[in-house]
Amino acid sequence: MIWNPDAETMPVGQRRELQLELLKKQVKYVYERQPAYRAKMEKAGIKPEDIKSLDDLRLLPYLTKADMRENYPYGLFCVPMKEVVRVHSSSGTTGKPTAVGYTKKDIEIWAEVMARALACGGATPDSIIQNAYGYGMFTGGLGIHYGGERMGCAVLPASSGQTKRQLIYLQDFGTTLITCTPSYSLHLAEEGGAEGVDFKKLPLKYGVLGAEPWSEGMREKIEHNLNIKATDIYGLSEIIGPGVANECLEQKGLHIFDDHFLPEVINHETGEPLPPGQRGELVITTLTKEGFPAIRYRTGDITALLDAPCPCGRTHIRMERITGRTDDMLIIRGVNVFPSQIESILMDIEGVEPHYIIYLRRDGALDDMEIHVEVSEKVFSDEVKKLEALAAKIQKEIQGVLALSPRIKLVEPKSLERSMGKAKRVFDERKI
Ligand code: DLL
Repeated sequence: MIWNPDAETMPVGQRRELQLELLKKQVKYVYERQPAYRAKMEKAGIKPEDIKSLDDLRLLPYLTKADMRENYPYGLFCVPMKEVVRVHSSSGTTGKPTAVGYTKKDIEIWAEVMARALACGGATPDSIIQNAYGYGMFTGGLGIHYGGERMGCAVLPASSGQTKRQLIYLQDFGTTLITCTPSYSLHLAEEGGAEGVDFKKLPLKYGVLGAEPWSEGMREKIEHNLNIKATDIYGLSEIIGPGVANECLEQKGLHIFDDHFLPEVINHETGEPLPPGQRGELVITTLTKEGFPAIRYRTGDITALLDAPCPCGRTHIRMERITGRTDDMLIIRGVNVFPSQIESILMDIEGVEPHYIIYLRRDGALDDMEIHVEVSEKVFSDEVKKLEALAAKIQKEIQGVLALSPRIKLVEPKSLERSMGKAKRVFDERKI
């Protein structure tokens, strides 16, 4: 189902008019209430009245993670704390977290876009949603929770981890849709399998999975192992949390709810705007936020916009799955590599399990890459010769695509650490 047909199937021209009207308002609002961003606008010589068309968006300065750190924790909020009803925090891996604040209206909008996202992924008011994203400062838990309730679904606030419990809910509580990270869904399938759970017999039909990059090959394994249809959900705390975009059941790119979040894709080095189809850094402007609006926030996420109409009837612009972050590109012996490229190669090789870790070290002056790859039980019990042949095959495939020859270590099934939330797959131990 389409949750909000008026908004989601609005003719593109009409939506552009709406976007312009909202953009003008949002820029004026931020100029008046966010001193740090006003200072940037003044420095660039831009006034809110200068925004006369959607193309004028590019006159505006960017907002970055560094701005968030400098104004930590609440310096970018546009309302007094008495109007803030919720604070979340980003899952930053280094340094201090960043804080984001929501007014009552922001929470309403979040529930609305999350309801749209869940509907994209197969939810209806009859759904029983097992929400295995972490509840807490992370936006995944509460964001999805409110969207499910808004739609009238039954939401199980299972939160992350406690895999044995999750399996009990899946079997006894009638879960029809699960939400968690793609890596955790595989872990559930694996643990379930070990305990004799037959996913084909469960009422589970859909997975709305995201918060970390995953490949098409990973999707195939997830859909097969859990016997579900899996869609990709995208979002980030700085913009609202989950619910910025979601794939529909066509599975051909994620619809960005662009009556609330205006996307651009830019060349991340030059800042030049890129047309649909070209890959670059996603930049998002919120159009309706009150607590912490963001004008031209540089997400660091790499994608391309897709402007062809979608057979599902939604007219929101789409983006391709996120293939990495500008800051997770690895430079190995001068070759630019995204971990997602390695994942795609691995997932196409028979006998390889969807669990791997990339280690980077320095060997004298040279970079050294070693990939630990889990293989299936059947492969692992094969004779050494066969294992060696498989490792050589993986190395050759990677060499063919990336012109790099990493060492491949095949490891036992279930030996790599499983994550309950976002998986960490790269350990860069080079001290450069
Ligand atoms: O991860 C929000 C979220 C929760 C999204 C639940 C989806 C489901 P943060 O912790 O602020 O928020 O992390 C945001 O995670 O900039 C991306 O780099 C990455 N990310 C999120 N969704 C996807 C996805 C939540 N579908 C950061 N594919 C973002 C790839 C994703 N990366």
